[in-house]
Amino acid sequence: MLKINSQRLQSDIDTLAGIGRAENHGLYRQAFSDNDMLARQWFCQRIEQAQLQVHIDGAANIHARLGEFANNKPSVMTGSHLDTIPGAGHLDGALGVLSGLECLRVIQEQGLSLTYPLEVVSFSDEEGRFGGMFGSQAIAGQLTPKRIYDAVDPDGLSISDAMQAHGLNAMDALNANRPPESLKAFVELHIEQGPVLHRQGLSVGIVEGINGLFKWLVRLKGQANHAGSTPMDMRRDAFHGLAEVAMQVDRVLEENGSARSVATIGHVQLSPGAANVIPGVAEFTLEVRDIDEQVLEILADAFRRTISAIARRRDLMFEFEVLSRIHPVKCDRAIQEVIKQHVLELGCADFTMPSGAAHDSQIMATITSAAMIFVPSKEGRSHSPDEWTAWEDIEQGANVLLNTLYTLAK
Ligand code: HGY
Ligand code: MN
Ligand code: MN
Repeated sequence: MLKINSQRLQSDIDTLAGIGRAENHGLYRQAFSDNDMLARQWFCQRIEQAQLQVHIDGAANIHARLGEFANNKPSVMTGSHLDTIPGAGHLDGALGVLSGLECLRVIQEQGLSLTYPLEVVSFSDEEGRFGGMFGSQAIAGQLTPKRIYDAVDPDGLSISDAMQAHGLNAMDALNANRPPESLKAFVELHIEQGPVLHRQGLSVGIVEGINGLFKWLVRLKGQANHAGSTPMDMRRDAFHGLAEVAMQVDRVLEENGSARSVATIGHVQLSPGAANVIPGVAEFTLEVRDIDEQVLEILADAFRRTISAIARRRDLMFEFEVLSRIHPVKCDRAIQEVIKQHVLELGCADFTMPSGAAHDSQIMATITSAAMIFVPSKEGRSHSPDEWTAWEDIEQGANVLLNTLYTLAK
């Protein structure tokens, strides 16, 4: 059994956790923000200090490479993301990137021979400041000029301008696609971001499938008017429409979804946004997830009909944009078996489970065999400064990743 250098990985995780941290202990490394660029710079330095090749592609994905790339053998790839949501924890994404780098360092230090080259990649904008999974979609060849033109953050900043500010051209992402034959496998280590492993006292989970999702930006347009002199029966209050949509979410899920379906209104903007003005426009995100593609289609239709009926009844205009549409995937069975073999060798229980969260792995699964390894999240907390995983679980997860990558690449 190969083993990671525990102290070195822990030091990397602790150092990265200091980049972009605010007073409230949350991390603010949104894609292509200054903090994200600092983290990227630091990661490139760590790659160079490990005497590994750095490669940055057109989508600004950062790759560390080990082995012979000349003999055009397909790579075994691992990785995740360094960008975060606003107010994030220190492990979402970071764990997979830094554990991947640690795996390449150990294999290099031990002079182990490889049949297939190894790569660890840090994908750009996984968290969706500009829609989501930008870097992995670039590698999978799923980007289009329109997707890039339309990609704006909640404050209206385009990905083009955000990347331009750092001397990057967003359109170069169209050249980042990798031919599927250049990849043998993709394996991602990630925190579970849910309560299952922690509740069952398990150190490692083998992911069998990953939820799909759709994310809409919905706009309800009524009429801004005086809050004092406009009688209630003469109002076209866009916020009231939003409030009614929010109250219908549980019913729509119960009537059209599965036990796995979830829906979230995570970002709301009212305009003009003054206390003494009836909101003329209510703009909000609606994000819906399930493990089954069919169920997602049915839910999309049900939400469209529900919102349109509410808009009609309240004399509001209704429009929506699809910000992201990610299909659910099953993880590769053969790689799950390899992971299981190393989980058992390490003395852990082998436990397979679905992923409620979305991951770059499900984009990579469209061009190569992909699988994931989970470690527990304390109390299931994530996307919060309370995100935490016991060190011994991180160590187990990273050792499973290390041995899985070596088995796939030797
Ligand atoms: O939202 C997600 O599922 C992931 O953390 N980007
Ligand atoms: Mn993540
Ligand atoms: Mn996340």
